[in-house]
Amino acid sequence: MTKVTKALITGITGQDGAYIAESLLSKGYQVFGMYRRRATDPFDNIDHIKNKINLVSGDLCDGHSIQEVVEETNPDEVYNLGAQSFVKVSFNQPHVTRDINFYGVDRLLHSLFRFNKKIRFYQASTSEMFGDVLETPQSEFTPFNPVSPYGEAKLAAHELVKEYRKRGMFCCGGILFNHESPRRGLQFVTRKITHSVAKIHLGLQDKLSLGNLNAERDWGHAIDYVEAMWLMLQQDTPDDYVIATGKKITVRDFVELAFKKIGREIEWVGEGLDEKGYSNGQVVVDVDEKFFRPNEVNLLLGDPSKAKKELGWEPRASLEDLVFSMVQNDLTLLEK
Ligand code: NAP
Ligand code: G4F
Repeated sequence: MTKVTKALITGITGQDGAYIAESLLSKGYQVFGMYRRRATDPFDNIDHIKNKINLVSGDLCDGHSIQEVVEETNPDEVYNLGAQSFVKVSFNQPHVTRDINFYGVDRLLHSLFRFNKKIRFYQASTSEMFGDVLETPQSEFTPFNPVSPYGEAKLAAHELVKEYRKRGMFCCGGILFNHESPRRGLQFVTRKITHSVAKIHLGLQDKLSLGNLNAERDWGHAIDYVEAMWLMLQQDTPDDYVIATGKKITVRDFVELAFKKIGREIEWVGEGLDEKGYSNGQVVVDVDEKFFRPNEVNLLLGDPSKAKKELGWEPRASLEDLVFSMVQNDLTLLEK
């Protein structure tokens, strides 16, 4: 009888957790998803597969719970996706961010190493570690230069992953650039835009207020990116990989694409805090400084050539398809 591969996913209730759970189920894995206790139901993203996965309660801030989860689930592969993942919040909650995003990884790796060194481990590293970028595009060779508590905690975790790799564990750091989907949290700029555009279209909102419209990101689709996570753990040797599309646009461009989906063109007038986006003579976008960050990452653009060469990975979804699917999903949700 062939052995079923067991995967443990932390961050199961998040965007990537839900997509990788679906993908692993389709590959015949037994899936365990770790979730933390919440006052309200956290299972929106995984309602449809809740009866196919095994949910286990645990918190990356609690070493006891992690040890129990590892022992109970006895996984072959671990995907550590749990994190305080919102960069802006990390500026006023740096300690909790470091506790989850660095010490959480420390606790988990410590438990895994003691329990079974053969477990394969994926760490959700991030392009935010490049911070105030020292070269463009960014590859596995680009020096890191984080500018947020989030980026700093993720970089410390990334270094720890390398340490455990030197100790003989199969650990990979996926340096993933921004990836989005209809399941993206509403705080992140892409989903904030698509949700607001859908509301404006339905007459439920007048305008959308944003922060830095000039920020440039390399945005891909989360479904493509979780496939790269899995591929990393199927290689003969563990390594770190940049996962990106190799294309960038500004927040302003993203806004235009989202409005295009509802058949509206945006005309930009003014500069800085006074910049406004008009459609049919009405202000539909403005700038509010409360959405600026104490320190900004102005540009992220990845070079995914190593992933293409060694993993055979390439992004499939186009940016236009991604944006349109997000707006369409928000229209459907709001029309219900
Ligand atoms: P997400 O939607 O914000 O999901 C984060 C997950 O972490 C949620 O399930 C959350 O649970 C869980 N979590 C938070 N604190 C926890 C704790 N103390 N213990 C256990 N679980 C905890 O994030 P995502 O977009 O799916 O991203 C997945 C991972 O990739 C994160 O580590 C993120 O930092 C990293 N990353 C994301 C991107 C991107 O563009 N999406 C790019 C690079 C790296 P609750 O539901 O209870 O809050
Ligand atoms: O959507 P964001 O909040 O994502 P950010 O900060 O790039 O972080 C995301 O990607 C990282 C990978 O590089 C992940 F590690 C991290 O977990 C997360 O998934 O902001 C994108 C850009 C920023 O430059 C921000 O300043 O959009 C700019 N922006 C402009 N107005 C805004 C807004 N961001 C948000 N969230 N809200 C605004 O109103």
